[in-house]
Amino acid sequence: MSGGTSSDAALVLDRCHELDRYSAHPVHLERTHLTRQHAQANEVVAGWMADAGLRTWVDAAGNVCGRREGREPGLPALLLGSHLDTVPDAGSYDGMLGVVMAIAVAQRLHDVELPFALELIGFSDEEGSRFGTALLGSQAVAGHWLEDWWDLRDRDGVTLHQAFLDFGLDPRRVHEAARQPHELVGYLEAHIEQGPYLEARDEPLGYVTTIAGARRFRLSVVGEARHAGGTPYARRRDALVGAAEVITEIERMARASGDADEHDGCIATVGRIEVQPGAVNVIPGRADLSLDLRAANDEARDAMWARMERRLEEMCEARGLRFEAQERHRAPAAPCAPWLTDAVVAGIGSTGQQDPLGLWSRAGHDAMAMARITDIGMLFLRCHDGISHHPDEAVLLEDVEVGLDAFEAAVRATAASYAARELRSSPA
Ligand code: HGY
Ligand code: MN
Ligand code: MN
Repeated sequence: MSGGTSSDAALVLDRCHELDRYSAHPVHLERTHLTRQHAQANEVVAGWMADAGLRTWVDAAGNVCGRREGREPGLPALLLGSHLDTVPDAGSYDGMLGVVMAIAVAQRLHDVELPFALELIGFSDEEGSRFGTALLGSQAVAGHWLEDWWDLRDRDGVTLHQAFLDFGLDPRRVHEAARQPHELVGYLEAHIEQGPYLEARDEPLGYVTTIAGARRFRLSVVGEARHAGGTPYARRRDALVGAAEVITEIERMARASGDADEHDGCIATVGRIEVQPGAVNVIPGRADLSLDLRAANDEARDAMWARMERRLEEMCEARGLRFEAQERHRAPAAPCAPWLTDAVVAGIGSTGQQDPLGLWSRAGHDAMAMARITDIGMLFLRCHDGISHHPDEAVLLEDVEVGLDAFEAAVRATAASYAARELRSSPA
């Protein structure tokens, strides 16, 4: 064990802050899929991967990748990574911390002979901020690509297809990013918790049991635009008042669904609303809003959506409004593999932290997509007050220090259990 050094952790944080420079916005951090800032971040991260002794490339879906061979060339790879894209006005660590920590661990292990190749990846689009559908980079790696996605448009009307071409990628070759299950041993991701539970236990590290399944919708409440002065209330079909009732009912139903601190309960959020025609003196004729719905298991999530959709339709009808729902994204809940979770727990234990907290991740991660083709495991690091998707996102240097030690030890533990498994399965 090379053991933690605060300079390693300090370098990790410095690199996360270096990546803040590649932003579409002069003041806050915003780096989205297939933009110039994404290309810049890919280039810098590829340089760090090369410094750690990896061969690097950008795959056919825009993910930046690195690889070093194991004890012999061509072995299946343990893949470490996270994402380099952000939400608007983001913090510096959601995604980037996991990519930079993976590079630091690869650096520490560069002269250690492993029973597998070690691959690193900086995924190109975990958030879905630009085109609305998330996990585009990791879904391509998982071999799950829908042709409909090419027509997705960003807020400037640019299609995903055009964005690929502008980035220098050939849309016809996106399938070349797909990895086959036999090429991978598993996928490990270090990530900030993006919630308050590790801080509440006053512990720096935890592990993920399962990642919440998510569905995203565009909801529309349709009424009729009319004169704000001359129209009596009895004749109004005010889409914004209807949407306001819908939004509070969504929260009421989700909160009543159970204690999200445990494995039951759903979490629902309306993050965006657009009102037409949007004039001060016109009764809104239409309101379009986003819905983000999650739960620890898909059955609970889908049952909640069925109840919610019926209830929202009834509420809108009672006001003479039309309710429409269009699904934009769906990712199944992804359980972590016991053998990789054991390795993560062993890694945490190697830092002296015993009996770590296992959490169902309320946040989505690229690991959800990777679970389609390989086993996954996740290491969580405490983040200040659970803040994320906000510039106040913060981690402690000492937490990154123990996080690096735990991540390195988890890779070593994975190697040990993988080698033992190979030995058991090899002919006598
Ligand atoms: O939305 C999420 O949970 C993730 O941060 N993309
Ligand atoms: Mn995020
Ligand atoms: Mn993330």
